[in-house]
Amino acid sequence: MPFQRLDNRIVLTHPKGASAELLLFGATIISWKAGSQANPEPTERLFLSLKAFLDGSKPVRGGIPVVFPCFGPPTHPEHSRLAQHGFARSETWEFDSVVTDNADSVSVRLTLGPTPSITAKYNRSFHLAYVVTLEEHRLSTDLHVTNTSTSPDNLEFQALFHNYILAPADQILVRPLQNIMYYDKTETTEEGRNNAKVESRSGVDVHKYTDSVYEGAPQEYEVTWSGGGLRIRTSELKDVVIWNPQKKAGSKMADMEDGGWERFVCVEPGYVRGFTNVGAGNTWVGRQVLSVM
Ligand code: TA6
Repeated sequence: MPFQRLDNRIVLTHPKGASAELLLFGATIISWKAGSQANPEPTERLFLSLKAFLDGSKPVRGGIPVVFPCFGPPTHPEHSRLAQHGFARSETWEFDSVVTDNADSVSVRLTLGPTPSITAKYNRSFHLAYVVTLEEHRLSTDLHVTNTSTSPDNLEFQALFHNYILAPADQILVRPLQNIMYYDKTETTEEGRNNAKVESRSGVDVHKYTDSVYEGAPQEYEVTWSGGGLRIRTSELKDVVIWNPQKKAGSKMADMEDGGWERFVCVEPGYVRGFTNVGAGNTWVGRQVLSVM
């Protein structure tokens, strides 16, 4: 299974043609090409804005950014000096190792520790490892969060995989989210944004500007559209965010190509309502498996 280490990125390829490309910057997967059982020809599965910055000057607009230790604007006292979505997507990770490399899959491991730029704004002891596994029809991402503190205090954090799924936004449906509680971040008042709603739709669409945080979501959901779909299975990630800015919000984003919002839906498994935690010397692992349907 070929593995290529280029200057600032890693390229994985599968004997049957699937591939994945990661930047060391943010450990951001910027491309995943895979076929399905029915249509074996590998095609791109992730959206990447034509105006995305890939030079490390700002988080990538597309692919799979890694969100840690906070989701959205920081709310935890330890995160108060961090930018929205934390630092993991904005730091350059280190290539650590090839974890597996056989006829069926290849896994690579990237790591991130307290760099000077991180410790200037976040003074907790931690170690992150990110394991990305490419198989013929699947891509897995595992985030390992280790509390390396020598004192007994827990490490509290949020984590999320910010998946930009390439799909015709006017056709997609995400299910099953019916009867799941969610928070609508498009509401114009804080009261509205903090008001829990219950999803009534059997399939969630993004025909309008959508920014919904579902709490206590199933650990498996499907994103489908005519002629395609992805299945997402997760562990330790109890919540999921569905986001599409549509023109209303997308047109205000400098790194969002014009009309880009028509070509993706963000389906983002995470632990983002409240904080999870890991005791000193222990490791938390949040995982997703993306499968082409
Ligand atoms: O995951 C949805 C969201 O939190 C939206 O509110 C929007 O801010 C999006 O993330 C993109 O955030 P970014 O910081 O990458 O512009």
